[in-house]
Amino acid sequence: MPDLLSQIQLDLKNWATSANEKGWLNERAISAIDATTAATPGALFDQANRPLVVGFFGGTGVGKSTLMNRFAGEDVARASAERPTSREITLYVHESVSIAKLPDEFPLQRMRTQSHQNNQYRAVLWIDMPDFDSVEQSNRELVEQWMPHIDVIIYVVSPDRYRDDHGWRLLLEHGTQHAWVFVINHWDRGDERQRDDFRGMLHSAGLQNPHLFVTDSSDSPNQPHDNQSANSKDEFNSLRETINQLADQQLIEQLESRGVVQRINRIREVSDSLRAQFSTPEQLQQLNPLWQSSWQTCSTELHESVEWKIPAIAAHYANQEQSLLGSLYARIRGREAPTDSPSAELQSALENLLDDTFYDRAHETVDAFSQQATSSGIALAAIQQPLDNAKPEWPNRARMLMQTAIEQSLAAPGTPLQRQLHRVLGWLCWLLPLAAMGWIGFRVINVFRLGANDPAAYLSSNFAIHSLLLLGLAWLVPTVLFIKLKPSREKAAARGVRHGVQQVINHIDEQTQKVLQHLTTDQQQRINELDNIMTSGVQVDDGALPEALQRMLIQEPPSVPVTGVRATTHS
Ligand SMILES: Nc1nc2c(ncn2[C@@H]2O[C@H](COP(=O)(O)OP(=O)(O)O)[C@@H](O)[C@H]2O)c(=O)[nH]1
Ligand SMILES: [Mg+2]
Repeated sequence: MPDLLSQIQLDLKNWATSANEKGWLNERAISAIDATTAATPGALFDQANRPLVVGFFGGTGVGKSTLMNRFAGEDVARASAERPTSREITLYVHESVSIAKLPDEFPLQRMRTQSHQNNQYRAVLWIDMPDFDSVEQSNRELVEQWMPHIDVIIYVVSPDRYRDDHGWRLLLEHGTQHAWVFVINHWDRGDERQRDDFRGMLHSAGLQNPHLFVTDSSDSPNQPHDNQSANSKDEFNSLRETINQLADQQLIEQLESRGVVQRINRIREVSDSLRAQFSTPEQLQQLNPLWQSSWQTCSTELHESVEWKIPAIAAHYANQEQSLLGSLYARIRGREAPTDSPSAELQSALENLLDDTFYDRAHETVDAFSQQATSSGIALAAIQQPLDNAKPEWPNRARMLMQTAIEQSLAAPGTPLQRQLHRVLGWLCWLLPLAAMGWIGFRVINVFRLGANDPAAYLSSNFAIHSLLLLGLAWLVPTVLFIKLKPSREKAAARGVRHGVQQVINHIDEQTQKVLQHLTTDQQQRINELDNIMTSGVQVDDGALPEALQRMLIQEPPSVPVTGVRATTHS
């Protein structure tokens, strides 16, 4: 069982650390888990049959050490009027018991072990603790370190100091994790009204019928007060009986199990609060429409911001086109025709198209969206981190998209109809002159044939002139049309640039949507993991425990802070 508890705590911590790395949870989540305890009394021993661990807990000088000495019947714990009286933990333990597994963080030099052969306490390990209200921080730490390892806490107060803020806070904080027995010591100075008042306080802390004993340890504090009738104001014997009743192996096991369940419940409270820091899948789904609307506005602005730069870039392609017209001459002169590869000038114009202002505007929109998203319960870091990671990749991808879009547009300039017409004109450029030549040839051959019989049949110079004119027109008309109706590269380039910009904008949109999608699945996965960690089948029915023990247990800590507790000045 203790293993199960530490496993749950460890798993939860690993889970929270990973969620913290991804921005879902802050550092406080991890410290909240650290503040829970996986320590139990059973964790101190490696044998199955362990003793009941009983600890004396209380403020300075209330008589904890004196009471422990009374139980022991010998002077085991230092009791004195000096304050603080104890700086160390005193363990009073039967010699057959070995405390095998002391946690590493326990300061051994501050632990005194007194072993005994008193068979009456074979199954009880007594622990005298320093004062929880000690002026020494280390004393208070020692108390808090040891508390989780105690089954039954004997909360000792004095009539003038039972309304102690510090002890009360610890009681409320750790109440459900222990069994509690209360003792008002120094009862030689006590009054029944104080007992009633204290009982009322315990009632408000969730103890319906607490074990509350009064003791007067003034006579000879280090001697057992066996004869209760000798001192009617001393209920020490009843106290001893109550504790001895609990030193039963089965009860100890039940107490251990209950302690584990209570500690798991405490961890569960923390895990529930961590779960609440995650938004619901429905809330995450609302992010997409939110993103769409903000990106739509931004995308219009982005288009507008680059529109004025497009004609200049397109003009570069037009310049290339003009030189293309001269390609004929160039070819005659043996020079190479210009290619589609952009010049350095063009390259820098393209770079300037999607400049810092462009990306700044896009970043701004994405950042503002992350901020807005936090209102739907999503941690800012969880959404900002992946979006920030996506940003540096945008320009590279944009360069590629722009280039492809322009190349594709240049490869197919104009409308399909324009391109078809241009192709037909291309054919006509050589078909028409060919047809004209055919016609002229036919006429020449015909006349040549006639000339064999009729010497008058010959071709006039008129024919030669008309033939030349026909041939010229048949070439010139389609050629001029071919050149003039060639789909504009300038326009194609402009269209390509616009298309490229649109693709860049779409790319940012897609990336962001991908992040949102991933957030939704990631969140779901983390919640499932948390559910898996927190499903432990340990159950303990407090109702099945003996009545005497039930009276020592706090089921639920009070939901409202108990009022009327004030700090008292230590006399
Ligand atoms: N009058 C009176 N004195 C007590 C009683 N119990 C303890 N003392 C004295 O109170 C002082 C502090 O007791 P101690 O056991 O050291 O207190 P601790 O700090 O709670 O461990 C000692 O001098 C004890 O003799 C009591 O019931 N009545
Ligand atoms: Mg003491």
